[in-house]
Amino acid sequence: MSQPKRYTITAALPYTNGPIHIGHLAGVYVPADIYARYLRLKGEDVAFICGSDEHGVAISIKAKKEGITPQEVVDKYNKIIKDSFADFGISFDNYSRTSAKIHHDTASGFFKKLYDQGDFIEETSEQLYDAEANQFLADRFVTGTCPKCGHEEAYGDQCENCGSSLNATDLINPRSTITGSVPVMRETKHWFLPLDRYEDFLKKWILEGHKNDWKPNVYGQCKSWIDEGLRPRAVTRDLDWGIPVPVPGGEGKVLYVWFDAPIGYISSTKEWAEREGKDWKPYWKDADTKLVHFIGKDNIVFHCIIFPSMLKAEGSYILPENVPANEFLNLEGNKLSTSKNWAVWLHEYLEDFPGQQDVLRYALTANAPETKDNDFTWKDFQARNNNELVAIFGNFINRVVVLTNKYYDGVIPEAFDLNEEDERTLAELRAYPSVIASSLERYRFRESQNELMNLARLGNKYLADAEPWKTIKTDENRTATVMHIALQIAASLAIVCEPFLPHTSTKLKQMLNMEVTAEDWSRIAADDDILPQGHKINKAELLFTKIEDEQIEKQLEKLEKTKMDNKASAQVVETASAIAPQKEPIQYDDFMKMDMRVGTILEAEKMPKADKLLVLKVDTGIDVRTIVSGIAESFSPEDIIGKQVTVLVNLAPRKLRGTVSEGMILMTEDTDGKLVFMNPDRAGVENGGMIS
Ligand code: B3M
Ligand code: ZN
Repeated sequence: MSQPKRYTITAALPYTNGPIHIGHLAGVYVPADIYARYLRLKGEDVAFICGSDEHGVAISIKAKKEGITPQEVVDKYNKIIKDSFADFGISFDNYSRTSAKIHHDTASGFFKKLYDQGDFIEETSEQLYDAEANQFLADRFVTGTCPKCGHEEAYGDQCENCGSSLNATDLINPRSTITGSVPVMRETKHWFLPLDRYEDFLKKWILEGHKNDWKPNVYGQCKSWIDEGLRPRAVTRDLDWGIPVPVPGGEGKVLYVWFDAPIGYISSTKEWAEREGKDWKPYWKDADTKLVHFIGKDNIVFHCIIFPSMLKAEGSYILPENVPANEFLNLEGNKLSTSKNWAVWLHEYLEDFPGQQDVLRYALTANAPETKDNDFTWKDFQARNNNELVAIFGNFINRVVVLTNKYYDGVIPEAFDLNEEDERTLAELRAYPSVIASSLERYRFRESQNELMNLARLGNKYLADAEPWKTIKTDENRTATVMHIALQIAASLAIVCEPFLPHTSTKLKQMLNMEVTAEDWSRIAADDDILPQGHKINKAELLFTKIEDEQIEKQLEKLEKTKMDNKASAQVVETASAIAPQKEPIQYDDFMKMDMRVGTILEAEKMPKADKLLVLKVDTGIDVRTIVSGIAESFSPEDIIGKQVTVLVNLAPRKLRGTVSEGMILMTEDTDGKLVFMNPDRAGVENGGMIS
């Protein structure tokens, strides 16, 4: 889209069946917040929207477990969640609740409109029923074996192992999570959204329209669902907790939580607009609004397939421009789990590390699971703080502010003649906002935060090289110039760190006595000083403090205790594996189509101007052919001549950098990520031998 006029940024509505943990933060809320804050700094019109997801079976289950009502559950967790977000500095423009009247009305109205337009199929079918609990079983009320990947604890609406979206009746060996009993089948009527009707639309919109700008993990999941063929999906449930179905025959039934929850983004926007005296409609209906959904990977199908189909059916809404879903964060090598208490809870962190919100934000972004699952460890957290925030960022600021106070009574000195180093440093400084922005706009938060730290490194190095503490005795003008420039770097840091480290930014701006203005972001690139000569700054205060080993030990002990408690109740936290999940099953015939042979590499040379590619001549037993292989970073040509390898010989020829490659060499990776040949492990195997 051309330059958007406004932005609607949504962050997944957290289920109110537990507090927020670091997995939620790293996957959704921290990146969304960085993005929203960055846009505001540029002076953009932003609505950053969230709220509690208070319906659904997860809430009912929690209520049963705790022996309280669902309302009491959502009231309790809504408060914890909302307060901890606020303290942590997640800058939502509005945080609503799906139990709010405005949401009930909006979701009901939405359903009613689709119903009136004939967008649903009404169908009586056999559904799983728990005869002991007198209740139909859907979603998380039922678990069983995933028909796609064989995972034994898939839920009735989704398998969290392979991400497939399921209907409860798809599960193999279903069991009720209420009573543990085996469900029976019983007839009931529901309304279905016929997703198959939206296949063409989804193909055009996602597969053709967003092939290049959506993250590969998101695009890939969407593609596999669409390729597999979409089926009608029930959007109502036989439950007593939720939004009543507002059409004839809907008595005693409620909307499916995944039907109402995403509409929560719309109702939360309405609530915000009403309070601010704005019109909500442009944020959801104008084509020049950029809508972006921040979510975790388990929510992709709902935000990329189901909700867009609902919006399309309704007819008057825009669609998301991007859905930058993240992978999962693990904790000390194990999968995060709310029920097994394997987590770092935000509200507890805020108690244990008061005033240190930005350290967690920083550590989570530095380690964000953007392209693959990642591990959070307390040691890494400590190292990020002590070696980066304290030693680089904090150290630079402290030197600048202390020296300015010492030499100039806190008044910014004049810059005299600039030497080459000064000019180079200023040029580099002025380029930083666009470097950081370009990463941010591609949702690469780790990369952009790393550039922020590089700016602090630039400042540190500049001071260390110029040594104003030495020149003060010999050359006053030189010292003044260096300090003047160092102060501009400090002020720029105060601005560009705001999206990442908002508490630090506030402190730093206060220390530098800076006014906060809209469109701060663009000031750095300009030629003018941010802090002019004669401006007075305040006294130095520490931005970051060292985190001691004892603090880390305490956190590790807490986790150790969780492990013991789990053991006592026969629960085991799941080890997170770095192993890629199994791919979709294929049929025997699919396998038999592949012709894999033993071959020998006869010649190897580097492909000119390509760092990764080697051009090989391989004796396949059938012939000697050219194969271009992406192994140049792991092997030099001379090392592999004469090696026996496995070759996929009937892969259709492909042109790579102008050379036709006729096959593929099979490889795996060792633990360091270095490639390893899949070769026969003994001599006497002949070229051309078939692999079967
Ligand atoms: N509450 C699921 C989750 O927390 C769900 C997100 C709703 S976004 C509309 O994973
Ligand atoms: Zn599965």
